[in-house]
Amino acid sequence: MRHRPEYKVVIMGGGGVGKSALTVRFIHQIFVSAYDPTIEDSYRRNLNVDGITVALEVLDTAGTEQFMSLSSLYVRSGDGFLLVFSLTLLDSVAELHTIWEQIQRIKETTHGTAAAARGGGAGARAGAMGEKLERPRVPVVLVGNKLDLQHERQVGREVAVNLSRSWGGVPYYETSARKEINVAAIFEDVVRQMIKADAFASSGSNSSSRRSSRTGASGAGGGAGGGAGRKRRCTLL
Ligand SMILES: Nc1nc2c(ncn2[C@@H]2O[C@H](COP(=O)(O)OP(=O)(O)OP(=O)(O)O)[C@@H](O)[C@H]2O)c(=O)[nH]1
Ligand SMILES: [Mg+2]
Repeated sequence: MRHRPEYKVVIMGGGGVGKSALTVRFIHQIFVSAYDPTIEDSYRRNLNVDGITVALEVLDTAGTEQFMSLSSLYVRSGDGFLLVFSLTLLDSVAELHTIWEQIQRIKETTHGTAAAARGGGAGARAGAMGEKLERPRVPVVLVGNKLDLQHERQVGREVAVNLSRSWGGVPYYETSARKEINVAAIFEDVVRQMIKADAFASSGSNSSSRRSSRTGASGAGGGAGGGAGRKRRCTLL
């Protein structure tokens, strides 16, 4: 199967839920116990999923409110999304609603309908054969992190499962960056979804389904990185 040379996964969610800890665990296989609020960090690594090796760009974003204005840029630039909340903080679940709505609003026009508009894709062929047209969902994984802090848990599994159902059944994982539980699994899941969505989008056209322009979030936060302890870097592996 032909697939894109690189996919971009954007990690979003409230402040302190563990987005960076999950990212660094995935990229460097270590746990960062210190809390150093992120502005924007970008990482690259290859990942083999079901025999297909893809290059991944992982964009770790800021959860703190003051940088949330960048989130629409992140949504535009991402091929797939990890939406992270903390199992120890009920409010962090509610913080995902706005991000989810933003993904729907922005990707509704640039993702699903773009594939449908090409008209010759797998969905269109299925339609011609009398089957139900199935527009690919934007690749999203819902992540409840800090599973190891069982005694501090505030969010029941059923709350998250209900949320994932209300989002049309997006996959839900409970993770621990500290204990390395399900960290690889969330990245593998979103990569699987991205490969599938890409195959759907490109199946009807000879030209590549790659976007001709990718609105990079990099640079958008250029002036924002002045605070002590904040960082902005790109790690090339
Ligand atoms: N016990 C435990 N602590 C975690 C886990 N994941 C993250 N933490 C801790 O929670 C704090 C915040 O983690 P970060 O990864 O920096 O949170 P973040 O979502 O990147 O926060 P922002 O960059 O501000 O948006 C840090 O002290 C981490 O060590 C986990 O799975 N278990
Ligand atoms: Mg962070």
